[in-house]
Amino acid sequence: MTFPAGFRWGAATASYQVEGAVAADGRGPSIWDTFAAADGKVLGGATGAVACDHYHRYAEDIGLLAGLGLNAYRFSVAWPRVMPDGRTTSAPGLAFYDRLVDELLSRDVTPVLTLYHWDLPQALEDAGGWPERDTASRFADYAAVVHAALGDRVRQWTTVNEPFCAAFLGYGSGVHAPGVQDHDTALVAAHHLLLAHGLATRALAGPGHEFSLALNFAPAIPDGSSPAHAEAARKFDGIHNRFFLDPVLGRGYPEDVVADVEHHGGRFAAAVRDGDTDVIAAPIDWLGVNYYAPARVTPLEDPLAPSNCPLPALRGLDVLPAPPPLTAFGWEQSPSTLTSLLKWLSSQSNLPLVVAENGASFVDQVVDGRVYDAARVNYFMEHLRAVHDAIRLGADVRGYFAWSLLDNFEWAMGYTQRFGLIHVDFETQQRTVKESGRFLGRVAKANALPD
Ligand code: IFM
Repeated sequence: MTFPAGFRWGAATASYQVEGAVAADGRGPSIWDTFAAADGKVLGGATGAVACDHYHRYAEDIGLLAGLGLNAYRFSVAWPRVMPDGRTTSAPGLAFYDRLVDELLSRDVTPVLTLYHWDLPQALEDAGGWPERDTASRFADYAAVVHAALGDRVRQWTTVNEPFCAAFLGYGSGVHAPGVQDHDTALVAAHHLLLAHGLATRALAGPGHEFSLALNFAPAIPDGSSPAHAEAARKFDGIHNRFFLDPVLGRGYPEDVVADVEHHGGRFAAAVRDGDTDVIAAPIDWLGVNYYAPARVTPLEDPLAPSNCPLPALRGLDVLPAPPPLTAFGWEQSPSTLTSLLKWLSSQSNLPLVVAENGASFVDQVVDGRVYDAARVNYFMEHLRAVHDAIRLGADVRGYFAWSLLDNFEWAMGYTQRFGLIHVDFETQQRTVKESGRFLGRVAKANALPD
């Protein structure tokens, strides 16, 4: 396999999942600090208070990433570090990212900066959170502050990571922070997350700065060929994928999905004001594609029966247990779905694509100082082949980021799911590069063709 010249080979992390140091240098609390501190929200009562201590160990971690041969690092900035109350800039908080970016550049690693990966300042949640329109404006202000501080060195920007999860898991099913369970509220939150993306992109994108957002796609595979199966797949695909993609591509919200969600109290329609969809359609330079697994969907005989899918608009269908081979999380491994997803996205727009997250959790063990994670090596090999197939078939894919650089705090699952290229012993903070990290690095080095 050879990949195009200039291809970005990287690994990704997110601030709350790796940084720790939640009280250092004046950082304010985020919704995840609050959520994780509440009883029964995170497996084992785990929190991100220490996580991988990346705040203090970032130089070591970047050294390991560069040593593998990767040429890009996708990380996120913690809004409550830069603005402890969500509004007022903290120089010491911002200085951390200054150091991080300088460290990356000193090692010839391209920084790919995500502005929002779910750690909303608690003060802004107290003021209404994402269901409140003003949060989108606060985000635009925050984005401008980070851009002014780092824009001389950071060229690659992602506004929001996986607005689907931030909205529907945070405000719909409530399994993520802030733990609200209300479908109508989740839809409004989703709109404001997209609006935040658009406001920041419109204000900050310009020559020398590439803007993007990262969407998590779950292609819907109907478990049968009847019209009812096709309808179940349409519904799932609509709310999970097209509801976010279409407005970003300038098509507004898909009409079928708007019709599906209408019965949820109607607050979504009222939240979308004149001109909003133009803002959300602010031109981006590439689309971040986060891919893990498809969803196998089947219609319910009784459309009003309770569904196992706790999302708005998903009455009348069930998501079936995934067929093997599974990851430790129980997620299906389907590399060919990644090829078809990238091809489908290419048919939807001419935007360059970057696989901004792809990876798998497995049970890993350190034996004699090494981690032989053959299953993950195989996972990466097959998914890279899938990306390569898509490129061969005409998709304009410009990069691949493994999730994740480090084993880390996996949200509601605490520390039970290891996704890293690098094993982290959370007792000692000892790092051990896994075979999968070496494998990915070898592929990257073999393909390190300059632009
Ligand atoms: O850990 C998460 C990440 O924060 C967002 N995308 C999916 C990953 C694995 O669940």
